[in-house]
Amino acid sequence: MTDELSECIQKIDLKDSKSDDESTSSSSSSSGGELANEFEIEDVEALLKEGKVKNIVMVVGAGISTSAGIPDFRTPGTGLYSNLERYNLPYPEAVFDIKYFKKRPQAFYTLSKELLPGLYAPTITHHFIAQLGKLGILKRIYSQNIDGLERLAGLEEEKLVEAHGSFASSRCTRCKKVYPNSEVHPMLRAGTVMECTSCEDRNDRAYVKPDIVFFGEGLPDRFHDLLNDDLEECDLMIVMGTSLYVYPVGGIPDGVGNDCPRILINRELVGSFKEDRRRTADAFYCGNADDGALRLAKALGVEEEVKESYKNLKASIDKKREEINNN
Ligand code: CNA
Repeated sequence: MTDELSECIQKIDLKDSKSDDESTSSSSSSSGGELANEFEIEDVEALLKEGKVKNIVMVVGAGISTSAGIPDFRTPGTGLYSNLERYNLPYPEAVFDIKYFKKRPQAFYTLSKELLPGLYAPTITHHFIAQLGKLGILKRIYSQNIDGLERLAGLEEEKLVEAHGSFASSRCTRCKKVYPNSEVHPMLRAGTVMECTSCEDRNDRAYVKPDIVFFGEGLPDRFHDLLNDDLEECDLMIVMGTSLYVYPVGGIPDGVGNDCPRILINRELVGSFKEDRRRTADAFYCGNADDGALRLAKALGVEEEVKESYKNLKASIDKKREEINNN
């Protein structure tokens, strides 16, 4: 049995066990517990169709970019953590550990070749997110991704919190000198470690790192400045393509009120979606992010717009990549 299937079955077990609980309690037919059992993606579609949702907050992770060709961390077999032999790391997270980077930056530079923006086209899900922005019902998206695909799909910067930073700027980890992308990106693309040329102590090397948040570093101010108000206003939480394993982002879905509808669109059940029985309106769509995104896009009447913008941008990025490969 695949992990994916076993997780789906776990979901069914969870529902069954809830029903059992309720069948033993009296007058439970209209209890919040039972409502939670029955809340499904169809209910979320209905809320969207009826225009009852005005302030969506999203939490997304690497799983929304796998269909673009970028591996996630934890999917067994294809995830980066299953393919780390070539980086020669003591433990998988070391590749994003600031202490490790300062001593041995090569693993990160090797990995960057696979993550650096420019070679990949945004997915259906990214275009769905951009449409939510255009419709004016997206309050904010908290993305853990560093691939820049939300922006590339046309999402307004104001709607986006890149909680784990991005490749958009880079600096020396010691003296903080900023280096331009025109110098840093070719080095990342080649997997060649870039040393800082202005640190005074030339006997103790320091390296240039994109402004990606590593383990051991703080999240951007923008994250802390916006989160509480966003959660207060949120009337639908959409979580897609993430294991919710990395904190503090992994805890965001738990910050909304117990009666706020939440939907997880993922290949497996994760985080508090697995066990939080206080919640009356949790839905789980077990499957590919793009399929779930299209269902919600259809409910909003923008399915064709999403497909069309995906097709057009993908064609132009694929063409550009082909030109680069041929040169
Ligand atoms: P993760 O821990 O690898 O989890 C990914 C989740 O997505 C898993 O639960 C998968 O089952 C699920 N998944 C994978 N593919 C799909 C799909 N097509 N449809 C639906 N679900 C899918 O990744 P997280 O984002 O949760 O972990 C946070 C890390 C990953 C962040 O610090 C990122 O910087 C880092 N990361 C980012 C990228 C990127 O920018 N594209 C790539 C790899 C890792």
